[in-house]
Amino acid sequence: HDNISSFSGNASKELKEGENLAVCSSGSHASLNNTPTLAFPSISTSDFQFNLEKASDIIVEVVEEYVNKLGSARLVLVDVSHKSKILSLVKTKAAQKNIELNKFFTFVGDITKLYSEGGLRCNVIANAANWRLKPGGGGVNAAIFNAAGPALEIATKEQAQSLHPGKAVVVPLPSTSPLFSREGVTHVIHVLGPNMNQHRPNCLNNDYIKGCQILREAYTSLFEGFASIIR
Ligand code: AR6
Repeated sequence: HDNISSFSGNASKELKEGENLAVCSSGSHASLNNTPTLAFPSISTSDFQFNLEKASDIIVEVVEEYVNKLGSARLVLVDVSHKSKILSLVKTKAAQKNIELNKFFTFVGDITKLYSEGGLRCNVIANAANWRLKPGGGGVNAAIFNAAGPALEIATKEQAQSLHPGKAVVVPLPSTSPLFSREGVTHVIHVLGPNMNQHRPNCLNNDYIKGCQILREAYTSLFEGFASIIR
């Protein structure tokens, strides 16, 4: 498992080298590829303007609670930039809690291209959604709906029409979606986080008591949804 520690927060090139190493040294390449893996963005910390310190505490807290419940499955926090503040905060706090790097790590990349561009296989990805579960609106929501094509919008409608803050909905992705065929993503889990942005619906007006509760509930719903898929 030494290979995996080199994955954390590193460029895709290093990840590929890590995987190659696994093939050569122990033949564990296949098992690594088949490991159920949830890639998720940091919910609410960009367009919804949630405080990064508070969000990073909550991510590490809920991840710590779930890593052992999930068996050999992996959780991966993803962001697009090497300069991502949330990734570095979470990485530092997870290391302080001695969370195993083969169960949870951070990764820099576009969540819609993790396999094709990053060499990281994730069978499930999470989306920081809006309450209407609609495409567009920017951020990771727009990226995921664009990459998945119309199949995701149709499949989403079959599961739910809207979402309450703190809740998640699991959507099986049709095999016709490019996200399925190209990236190996079989499910998208939409999550609605707490909103601190006055220009968006359900703004909490800086009420971080409620906000932290809702963010904790959002990650719990997300990891429960992932658990239900791999069970
Ligand atoms: N891959 C990985 N991470 C990404 C990507 C990507 N392609 N794009 C953005 N991120 P945000 P929120 C990161 O704003 O704050 C939408 O318009 C980003 O850097 O997408 O929960 C919805 O429709 C950040 O760390 O979600 C909602 O209305 C994280 O994803 C609203 O924004 C979340 O940023 C939700 O706002």
